Amino acid sequence: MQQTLVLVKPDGVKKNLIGEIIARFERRGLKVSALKLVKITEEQAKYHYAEHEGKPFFGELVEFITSGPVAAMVISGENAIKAVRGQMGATNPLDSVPGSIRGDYALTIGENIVHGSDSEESAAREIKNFFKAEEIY
Ligand code: YYY
Ligand code: MG
Repeated sequence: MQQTLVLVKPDGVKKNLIGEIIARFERRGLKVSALKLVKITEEQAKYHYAEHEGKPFFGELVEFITSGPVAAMVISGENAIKAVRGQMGATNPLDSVPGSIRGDYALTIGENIVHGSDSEESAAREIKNFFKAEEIY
């Protein structure tokens, strides 16, 4: 059993894709263990994307993720981290296969609809940035 943090990013919320994205994970057999709509603070965004600090796209990334509400959720299940990453598609939507979330709904790397943790270590850190222990079922 693994837990992973998923964000439907501001572009995904604006495109009314929250339900579609949750449905894909649920159909796969993954569970929603926590869920909220939240406008991320700059501090929270910088912590979330700490591994990318100093990269040329960091400023735009923080600006984008704080530009509107995101749907934050903890998704749980067997190998949930890899399963979610697979369903998300590649970071650059142009490399994402059709049938993946990014392959179906995104065209540019800067607005690629969805975030999912990339390791158990990241998942633990990222989940704590959004949810208290008692908010996770
Ligand atoms: O985990 P994932 O979202 O697939 O990619 P990361 O390499 O962690 O990058 C985080 C985020 O940064 C990515 O979803 C879009 C943005 N980004 C970018 O705008 N330009 C890049 N060259 C690389 C990443
Ligand atoms: Mg990442």
